[in-house]
Amino acid sequence: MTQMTDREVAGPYTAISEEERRTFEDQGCLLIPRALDEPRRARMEEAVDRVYDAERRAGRLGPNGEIHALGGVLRDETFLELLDLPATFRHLWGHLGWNIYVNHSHVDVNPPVLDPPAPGWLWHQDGKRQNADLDMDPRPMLSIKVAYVLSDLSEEGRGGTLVLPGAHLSNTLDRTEPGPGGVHPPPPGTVELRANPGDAFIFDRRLWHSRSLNHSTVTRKMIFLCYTYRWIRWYDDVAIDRHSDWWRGLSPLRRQLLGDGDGTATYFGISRELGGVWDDEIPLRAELKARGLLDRSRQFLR
Ligand SMILES: O=C(O)CCC(=O)C(=O)O
Ligand SMILES: [Fe+2]
Repeated sequence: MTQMTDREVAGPYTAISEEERRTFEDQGCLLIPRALDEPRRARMEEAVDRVYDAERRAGRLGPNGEIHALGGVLRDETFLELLDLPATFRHLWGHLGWNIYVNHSHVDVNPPVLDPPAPGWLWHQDGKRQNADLDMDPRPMLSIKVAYVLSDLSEEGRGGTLVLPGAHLSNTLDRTEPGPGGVHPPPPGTVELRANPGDAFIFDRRLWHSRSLNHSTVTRKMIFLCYTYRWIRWYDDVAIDRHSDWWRGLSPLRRQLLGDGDGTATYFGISRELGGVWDDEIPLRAELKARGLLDRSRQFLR
């Protein structure tokens, strides 16, 4: 997995470097070491443990005690810090622009697998019908997922995500022939994502990837946030009370990133009242504009 150069990041509005941009564009993924400092990582882990306990009490654990809780970022107040986290957020607007929100997120806890499921072919690109309805080659990126690693994934066999760096520009992936027991060997070029607690990685929706089984003794704990365009619908079934004090207490940027918008045209980036120009009141656009970070040479940052 390509590791970005370790550099001090002043804030969420530090533009990504050309090297960071090129690496992500070439590989379709990027490791961001130490995205969470230890106190924050520990608080995130505690929050994941709370979500896990709630799922257990509700009888929603999987066969190996795992959870895959959708609407993850709304499952605990602590996770809201991830929406615009300096170390990662600069990559999101840097590659997608300002008209974005988080339409899908999940909290995953994967204890050691004692009862392996039937083997199957789990390689995929994200986006479901986005991979069928768009008849073009390559298809557009449309979304980027950020994955925060809260447990120790520094060794193989701990359920690290399998990826094929560079394969995001391929619309198809050949299945490998199943071997003994029906297990498909990983496609050539597969890398198992290894990371330390507190690291994050980002990946292009089109990157071919697969879950893997946790054969270790270490429970895997992760949280994933998918950033996409505001004109793309929610994937998770979440209910937000937009009249609550809680909602009003969030920053305008965080509200945008949780899907806020006044009227329908705003999701397409424009202000109808002002005759269809780009809407300078969209919080992320306003923040970037105030800092001189809009860039006419990149369509998505115009
Ligand atoms: O759990 C994983 O390692 C990968 C899950 C996945 O496919 C995804 O988040 O898009
Ligand atoms: Fe996926």
